[in-house]
Amino acid sequence: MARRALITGITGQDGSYLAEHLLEQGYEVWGLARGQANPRVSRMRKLLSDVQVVRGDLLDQGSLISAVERVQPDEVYNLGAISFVPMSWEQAELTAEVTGMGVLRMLEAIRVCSGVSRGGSSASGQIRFYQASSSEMFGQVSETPQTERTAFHPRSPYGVAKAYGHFLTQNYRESYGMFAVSGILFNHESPRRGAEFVTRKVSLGVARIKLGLATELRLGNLEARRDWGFAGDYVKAMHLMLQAANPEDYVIGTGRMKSVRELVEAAFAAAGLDWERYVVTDQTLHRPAEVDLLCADPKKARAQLGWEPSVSFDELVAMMVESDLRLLSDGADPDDDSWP
Ligand code: NAP
Ligand code: G4F
Repeated sequence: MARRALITGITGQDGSYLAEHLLEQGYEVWGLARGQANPRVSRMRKLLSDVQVVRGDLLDQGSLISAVERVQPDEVYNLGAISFVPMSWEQAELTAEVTGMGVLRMLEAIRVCSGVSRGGSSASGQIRFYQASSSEMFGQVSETPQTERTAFHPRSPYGVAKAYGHFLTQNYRESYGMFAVSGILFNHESPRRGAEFVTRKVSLGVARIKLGLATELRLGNLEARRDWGFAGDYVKAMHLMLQAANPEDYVIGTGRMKSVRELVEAAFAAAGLDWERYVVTDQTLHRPAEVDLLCADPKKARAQLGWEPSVSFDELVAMMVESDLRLLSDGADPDDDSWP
């Protein structure tokens, strides 16, 4: 019998790559999708025709119980979230509900459907749970690089909500003996990244300028530094965490930091352009509280899971710029939210 996976956040960047990876591994894949006529569901179906869709919303406990009852998954990957950090200041309560309380609702759905009670359950027959934790929980970092033991100091309502979900996942593991793990993932990008995030904003901006569709690119803080990797590599780590003998949390990143300025230089250079002629900095794009730098120490994942990133920063930037040049040359409008 094929193993069965349920993915929340199936219409997002990571949901698509994870679904592809699990289908390749022979899984039956189900995606939880919300909304009555969500246009991102039909976009997802075009790319991932073998994924089955079950309706549900992280805001609605009953819908999650129904989804788990219907799918009877072996593994649940909770990727659904309000994931754009600036939005979390504008809609802090919604972010707490989806990104934070959504984790509680998903864990409760699994607990109720599998009849787990206090004192724990036997490991066999358990639904294994993956929580998409984030390096944003480290926020104002207390040490560099960041490990599984580095203290959290989140700097946004998003980071705070993720920290709640992270501790709750640990707590359900300790309280009920559930196989529940968190991957503390650092920034990971791809041609499927949402256009609001800085890497994709830059790759789309470069492609527009190169094709004569724009004359400038407005950005916020160029000095922030991130540990950027390729999303296709990171979803493999999620899967490996649920195949481990014991439920544990892992930091996933490349261990290398680049600034937004270096990202911009690399992206414009990939299209043969000089960034200084086109980039305009805009104070209104700065954040109320910035995370200045993030850099992973992924030693534990390498040693225990055998996980390694395969795409370098320069390869990632070139991949995204080339993809957006093709997309715009073909006349696609990224505002229609189509994946390349
Ligand atoms: P994404 O592209 O923004 O996707 C977010 C997904 O969440 C979408 O499928 C969205 O569905 C879904 N969602 C939003 N509200 C929901 C609700 N109320 N109920 C159910 N689903 C809902 O995010 P991503 O980059 O793939 O990231 C996946 C996860 O990893 C997120 O939890 C993110 O916070 C976390 N993470 C990401 C990174 C990164 O660098 N990418 C790093 C660390 C952690 P709709 O289409 O219906 O809006
Ligand atoms: O691409 P970003 O919006 O990603 P951010 O805030 O690091 O969050 C992403 O990674 C997290 C993992 O660390 C995830 F948990 C989260 O869900 C999301 O996927 O911004 C990166 C940096 C920031 O320091 C920001 O201030 O780029 C800086 N930046 C400078 N100008 C900009 C811009 N960011 C955006 N989005 N737009 C700009 O114009």
